[in-house]
Amino acid sequence: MNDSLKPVTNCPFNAETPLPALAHPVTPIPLFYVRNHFDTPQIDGNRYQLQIEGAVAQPLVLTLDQIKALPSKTSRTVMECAGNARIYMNPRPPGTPWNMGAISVADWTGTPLAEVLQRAGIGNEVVEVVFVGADGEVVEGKKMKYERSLPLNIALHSDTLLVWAMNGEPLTPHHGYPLRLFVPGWYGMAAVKWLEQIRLITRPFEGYFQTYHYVYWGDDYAPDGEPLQQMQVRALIYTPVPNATIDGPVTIAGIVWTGTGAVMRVEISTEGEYWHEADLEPATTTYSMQCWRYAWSPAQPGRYTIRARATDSRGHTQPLAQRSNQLGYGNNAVHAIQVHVRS
Ligand SMILES: Nc1nc2c(c(=O)[nH]1)N[C@H]1C(S)=C(S)[C@@H](COP(=O)(O)O)O[C@H]1N2
Ligand SMILES: [Mo]
Repeated sequence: MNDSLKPVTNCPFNAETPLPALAHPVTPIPLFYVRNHFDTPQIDGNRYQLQIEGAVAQPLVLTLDQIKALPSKTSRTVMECAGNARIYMNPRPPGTPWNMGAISVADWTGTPLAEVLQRAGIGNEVVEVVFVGADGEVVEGKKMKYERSLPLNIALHSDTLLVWAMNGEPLTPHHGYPLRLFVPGWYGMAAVKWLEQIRLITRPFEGYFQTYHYVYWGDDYAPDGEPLQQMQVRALIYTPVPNATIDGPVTIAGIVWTGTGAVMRVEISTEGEYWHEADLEPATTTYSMQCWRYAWSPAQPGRYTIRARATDSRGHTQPLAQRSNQLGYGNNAVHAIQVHVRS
């Protein structure tokens, strides 16, 4: 059932987590979704160096061991790709055709980015921090790399990490070995992999993956597109699986998370617009990833649609259908599955 990643594209490699794997407290790394814009670079960790440059008092070059020797912490958090569930948007946007599985959970271990930035000395005029990945493609003789920025306050937040381990193991090549960024609560695009350079800048960054990709563009790409940041509230059902055949009472279960605030409730519908509150496990971390369950005794045999919808502390409830945006980001429409009840 939890057998393997589901490939979405081969070159570059993109693959989804099978939803039943979300029953694990952390997603086993071989089942953790992979989202790559370019081919996976192979980096020798023994020769690896991270450069910290730009508007700093003292540029730094750090080896992996030097970074690991700094204070570190671990947080258990969901990471979801902003394009998850894109294929369910209407009209269907371009881009990698993600079903529901561009989401996983890990224990992220790393050094708070602030530890490193403070050692370099942050210039007075710094507004953003740019993160440059080693991956890229040569376009017209120039290497275009995966680069993204964060506002300085987010970069300095004590939970923003330079990560070297997922689930207690060194990163694998697909997940950014030897070092990646992690910004809890944000969509996955912020978590730059194969980090080779950090640059402190005094004006907003205008890179391709910052100002064109990962923006909620409305009609005609009107200039008021909002850049993507925090994940929206969302519940997923991991059991039963779609099209399952059910005999008698079952437990419907899944996970729920939100990028900011707290999850307030999860409701289940098995018949039209009747919504019943599910049991929600208490939140253990700030970046809540909680399990929920609902005991269901179907009244009679037949085909049913099971839906789960969540509400967060900001009063956001998942919509039944999500409005499309040009590049198909942030689809948090309620998860619906069909099942067949036999007896
Ligand atoms: N260098 C680099 N970092 C990257 C990406 C990338 O293509 N290159 N993809 C981003 C996106 S869109 C997501 S959703 C996450 C996925 O991380 P994962 O492959 O470990 O699941 O990595 C982010 N970091
Ligand atoms: Mo993503």
